[in-house]
Amino acid sequence: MILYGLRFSPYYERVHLLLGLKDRLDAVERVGMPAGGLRNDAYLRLNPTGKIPCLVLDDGTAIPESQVICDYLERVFPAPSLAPSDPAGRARIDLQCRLVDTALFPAMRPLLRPLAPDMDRSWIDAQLFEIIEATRCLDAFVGDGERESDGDWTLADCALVPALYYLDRLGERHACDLLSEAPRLARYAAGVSETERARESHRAMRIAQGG
Ligand SMILES: N[C@@H](CCC(=O)N[C@@H](CS)C(=O)NCC(=O)O)C(=O)O
Repeated sequence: MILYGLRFSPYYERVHLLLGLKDRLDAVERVGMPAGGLRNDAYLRLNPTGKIPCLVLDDGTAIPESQVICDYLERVFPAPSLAPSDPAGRARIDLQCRLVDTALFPAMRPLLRPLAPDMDRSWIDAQLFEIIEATRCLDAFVGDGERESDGDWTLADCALVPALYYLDRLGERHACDLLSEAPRLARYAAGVSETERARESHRAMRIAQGG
């Protein structure tokens, strides 16, 4: 199997984290960005979304979309399991992943693009408000936010840890507490960021972003 992407991407990092948790980083050849870039014809033929990450199976089948890749790898490498077997527990994990994808990342995206130096502050504040809304919503599904030191990692952690990296960067850049309405998510963020795995992930993301 081949995996396209680099660790600056929170979507790629989600897959990288999952492979690390399963001790299967060597099971995929990590090839970085596609030759010629994301809009290159050959890459677009392989993966019409033109995005990273993309997993390519040995028979040439391309699987884009980080959560679909993670679900695929969870089935191919079932141990250790990163999802509870009870349906309600699994739904809670799936909800966190889905809200990261459908609410949190879309809310963060406008502020992650380069901003004009004279960008209107009220526009920035409106974007920050959208992010706070997304974290408030996620907050309802992270339980009490407590987590054991380095145990019980799930598919939701794989989605949340890279998202927290960018949440931190945006909070720093705009001098704003983006978890102000999400006390349980804030507790989760504080706990998970104490783990060596999350620290390594955030370090690698920072380096891949250029320091
Ligand atoms: N929903 C996709 C999003 C992937 C995505 O947006 N990746 C970014 C890198 S962080 C990308 O490839 N952007 C290139 C583009 O949009 O042209 C997933 O979960 O994999």
